[in-house]
Amino acid sequence: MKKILLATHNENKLREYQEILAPLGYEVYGDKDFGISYDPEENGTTYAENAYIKAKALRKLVNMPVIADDSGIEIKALGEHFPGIHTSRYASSISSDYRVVGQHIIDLLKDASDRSAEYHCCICLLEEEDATPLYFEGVCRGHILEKIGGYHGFGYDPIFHYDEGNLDFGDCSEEEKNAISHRSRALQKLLHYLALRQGQ
Ligand code: ITT
Repeated sequence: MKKILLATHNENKLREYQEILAPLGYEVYGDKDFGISYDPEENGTTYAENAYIKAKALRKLVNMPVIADDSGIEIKALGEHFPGIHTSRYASSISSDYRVVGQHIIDLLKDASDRSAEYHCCICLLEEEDATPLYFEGVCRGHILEKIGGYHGFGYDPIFHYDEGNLDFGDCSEEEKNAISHRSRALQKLLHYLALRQGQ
């Protein structure tokens, strides 16, 4: 069994990594599983910089390779790449209840002609504390629904529709989301890299 340590305080992210990787024989642990507490300031200007900040903070505290995930949603009508790297903070500035956040965004987009939105994910793999970090990115394109959807997924999922697969993330199954999400696309690239390296 292969072990991966994920630097995140977000239980939903951790669950998605576990769901995607368990069938492939990986065990994914969060920092809580190691009884570790840390809270780095995510003051990067890109997803990659923030992912590195999180990976580095955890890698200092453990003696094994770690990965970190920085992700967000970009909603065209709210601004170029916005909220983007500020996605989590943007939600907190509206409400701690993501359904309130979702409804707020739907209201803001009431007259918008362009409802397009993209989820982005950047995974940073840091094997040694002073190693060169490696990055793996995934994007999932869609649009913001006109009416809030179901309770599946987390965060912004109840208002996100994935265009190519015609899926509402608030209503589709975890398997459906995990097959095509920004996170799973980034993760496939990481797995590809690890497989190539193992074959060397
Ligand atoms: P960590 O930094 O501890 O990993 P976080 O939740 O603060 O947890 P980010 O800084 O990467 O993580 O913020 C990403 C935010 O983007 C997250 O809190 C959600 O609001 C949103 N988000 C990212 N991926 C999502 C997904 O698959 N579904 C719904 N919302 C998502």
